[in-house]
Amino acid sequence: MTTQAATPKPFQRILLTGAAGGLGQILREALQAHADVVRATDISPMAPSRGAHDEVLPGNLADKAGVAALCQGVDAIVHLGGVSVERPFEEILEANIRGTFHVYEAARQHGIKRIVFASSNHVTGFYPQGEALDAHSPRRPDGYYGLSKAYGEDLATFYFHRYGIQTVSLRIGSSFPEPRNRRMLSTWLSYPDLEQLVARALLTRDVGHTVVYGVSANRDLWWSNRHAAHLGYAPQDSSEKFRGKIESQPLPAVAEAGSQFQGGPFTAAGPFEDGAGR
Ligand code: NAI
Ligand code: 15L
Repeated sequence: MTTQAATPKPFQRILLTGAAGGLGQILREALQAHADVVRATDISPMAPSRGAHDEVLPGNLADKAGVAALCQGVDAIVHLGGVSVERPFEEILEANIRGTFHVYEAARQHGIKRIVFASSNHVTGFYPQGEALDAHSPRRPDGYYGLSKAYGEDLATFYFHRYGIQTVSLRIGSSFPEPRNRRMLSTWLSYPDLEQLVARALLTRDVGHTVVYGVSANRDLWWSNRHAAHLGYAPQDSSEKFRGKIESQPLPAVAEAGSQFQGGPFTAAGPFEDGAGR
């Protein structure tokens, strides 16, 4: 009797940064479908390894040599790690700006040719809610956090043209189990749609540097993915099923700061001197 060989997975080892975070915990599991080994890293505590296919290596993205060591034996990176909200510049500088530079440098040194970068809708957060955007719309970062994601996207463009490292930058909207407020009825990205988008970002050939908004098929979308059609991303979820629950929440007596902008409260965070704005 002949035994059928298992179909080889597309990657040998994927490095997942930010593995302890909300999205990292989801993707650590989902990425197992695409690689023999998923190497999870984070500065925060992670769930223990469940076997040789599930490596757990703590690390700080601000440590250049440490990030290079994490990339040993890796052939793709899903880069989620970093500060994920608006914070003082110095915090963003270490984790997001230096950290993402370290990821790209390590990729160059180790010959890694595919990166999926968790960018953010806050790269274009200062557009009014309702205005239609696509990946070619001029950026309007809404804070140091959004600026750091814009820098990450520029790193991706540079490392593609200079070194042939291909990236898909995911301008994620709001990826949580369900939308939390009226704004998120437009910006919500379900976890299954996130998993599909990351899979397309890893597996689609010849992406160069592609920017795609990470959003489900919500009714009132602000973002078109017309320039990322080659990814074949076809979201299956919609925030509509949560509309009744969200719209039954009482409206605040005074409009919340930033509520006219796509970036919402991020556009009103700071300044941070003397603890103000935190
Ligand atoms: P999260 O804050 O839950 O996870 C980020 C992880 O990065 C944390 O576990 C944190 O410990 C780690 N980290 C921070 N600084 C680090 C450092 N110096 N070295 C190593 N690890 C470090 O964020 P979440 O929601 O999981 O988001 C993942 C990524 O997606 C982030 O880059 C975030 O900016 C981006 N994103 C997420 C959105 C969402 O709706 N969840 C929306 C837009 C972008
Ligand atoms: C982000 O970039 C944040 O990482 C996330 O926590 C959400 O706040 C999201 O944007 C959003 O805009 O809702």
